[in-house]
Amino acid sequence: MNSPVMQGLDLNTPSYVKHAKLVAWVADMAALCKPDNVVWCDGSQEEYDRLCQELVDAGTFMKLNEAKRPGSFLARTDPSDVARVEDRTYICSEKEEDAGPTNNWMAPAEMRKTLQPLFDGCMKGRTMYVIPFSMGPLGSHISHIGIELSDSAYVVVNQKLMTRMGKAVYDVLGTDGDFVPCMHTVGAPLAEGQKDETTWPCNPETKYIVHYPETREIWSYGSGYGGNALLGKKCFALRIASTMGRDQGWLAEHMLILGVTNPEGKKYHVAAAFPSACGKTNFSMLVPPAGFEGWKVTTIGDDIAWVKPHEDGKLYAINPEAGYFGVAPGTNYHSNPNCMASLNKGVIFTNVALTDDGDVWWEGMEQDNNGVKPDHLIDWRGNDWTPAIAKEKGTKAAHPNARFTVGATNNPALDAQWDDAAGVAIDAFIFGGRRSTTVPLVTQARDWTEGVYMAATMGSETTAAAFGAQGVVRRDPFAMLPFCGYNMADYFQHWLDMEGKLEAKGHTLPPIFCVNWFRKNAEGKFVWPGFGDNMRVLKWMIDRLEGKAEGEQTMFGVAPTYGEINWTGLDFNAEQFATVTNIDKAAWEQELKSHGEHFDKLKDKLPKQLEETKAKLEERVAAL
Ligand code: SAT
Ligand code: MN
Repeated sequence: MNSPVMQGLDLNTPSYVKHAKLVAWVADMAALCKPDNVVWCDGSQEEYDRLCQELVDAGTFMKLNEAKRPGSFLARTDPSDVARVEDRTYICSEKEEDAGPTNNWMAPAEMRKTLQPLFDGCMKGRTMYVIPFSMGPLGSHISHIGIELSDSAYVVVNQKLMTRMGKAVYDVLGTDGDFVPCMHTVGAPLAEGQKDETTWPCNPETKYIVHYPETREIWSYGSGYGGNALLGKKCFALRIASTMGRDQGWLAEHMLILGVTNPEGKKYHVAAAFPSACGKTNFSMLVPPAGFEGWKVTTIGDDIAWVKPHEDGKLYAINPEAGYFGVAPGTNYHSNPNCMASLNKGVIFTNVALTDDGDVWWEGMEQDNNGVKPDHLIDWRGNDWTPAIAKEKGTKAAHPNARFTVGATNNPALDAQWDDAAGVAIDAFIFGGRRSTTVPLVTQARDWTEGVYMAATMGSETTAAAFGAQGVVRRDPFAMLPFCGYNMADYFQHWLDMEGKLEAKGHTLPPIFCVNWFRKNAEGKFVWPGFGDNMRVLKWMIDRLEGKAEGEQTMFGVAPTYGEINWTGLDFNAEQFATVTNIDKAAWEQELKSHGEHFDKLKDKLPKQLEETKAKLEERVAAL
């Protein structure tokens, strides 16, 4: 195929790209963004190594000690570009009501008018990379393809670890396959001859993370970080994919997927939704504690699940991603040994601290060193850090949202089926928030609607200053608040409708469980040990699936009795159990009032079944 030449710029289209619409789009975008050159990424190791070296040469990457952390790099971002920017994230559907009250909305035409001048010339002085990627196993009927155009080499190398990225994608795409166009720029064009003054170009003033759900496009401006820039992740795999799922009858969820195998060799698959930074990665890599010999937990995914109903009546899930972009602080050999082992080599670290011997460190690692922190570090901003400085100024060595990017194949607990194009049949859904009171350790919804209600009302107490006052409950339905690409109330309805659709074909849906690992006692201390001990709860769920645990009816679903949990190896008495499971009448009166306020915000389209479920709960609370 001839390479179209745009305004003197050769597109360099490789001969293996045979998709006319894609080539025309790249030409259009190159004409708009005016990069110095265009590079079509092939996903090869050679390309990865070359770009990492370029990033090292530019000062964006620092090569870590090859003996301690082979093939690994540290990136430090601009201090203003450290997390997703939810207030700059837009769902631009034609109708405002289709974005719904939980999303920022602007009319598509208006947004296009806003973005046009920003993208015009935005890549001047830079390279435009064409990044082909598959979300999900290449060619799986559950997978979808995206093409990201980005002026960030950091994005390219992260996408190589996070997705199935490379030229094999064009074989799947053929001459006319569908793809989601993902436009990304750091929004920092360079004038003729100008060199970057910073190692992390971005636009500190202007950021837009924009989704056009009807035309299935993503336009991201001004940030180079995480979910703002790795557009396959939250933008595509959740916001755009959730609207695809609504239209096509499937689910795109903020869920880990794990396999759990019992000593008899029977394997189950569980998908679990928790808000960001609530331990999804830890749960997906759980190591069963002593007393659970023969049990095995294996990881299919740690963040996102695409779930599609199949002919056999089961819901099959894939992990659309191929790597983990996880929170580093708090990760250690106690909280997540498999994750620590995954980080031994081939990792891109972002905003962690650097040790004097060229390795990485973050808060929480001292737990693996008898509580002792290093004497000296370079913190995530590039400044000297010592325990004394930390004490005096309160500075963290690693940014609290510091991340690691690592390919899934590094994970010693990787599930054998993680890359299976057919996906795995889901046996149970789990929903969990972060609540110091009120919500019990675990209950099972009595039916699908009650489960949807539990998910729709889940909440987390705010911990990060970013969300305002400490301890305020932020409702985060299905852990999808920042990620649902359409009206949240319609999304509830979509979940409710799954039941009828499957039952009409004679099938039943998996049970839904609600969990809360975060109850505190009167002294403000966590009572439940969490981490590996969550296996005890997982086993009870399996017992429920197998009809081995009767549980007891509560106001909020079916709960385990103390005797139904395997306590081998853990000193946890009935009184402690009561502290994490008891249902307090006054707290629940408050809770239901708060559910009411949450539903009020969604009242225009709120499904009646949820109102009815709430009324039933109110009756049960009144009877307590
Ligand atoms: O930055 S990401 O969106 O990828 C991670 C997160 O905030 O959940
Ligand atoms: Mn997430």
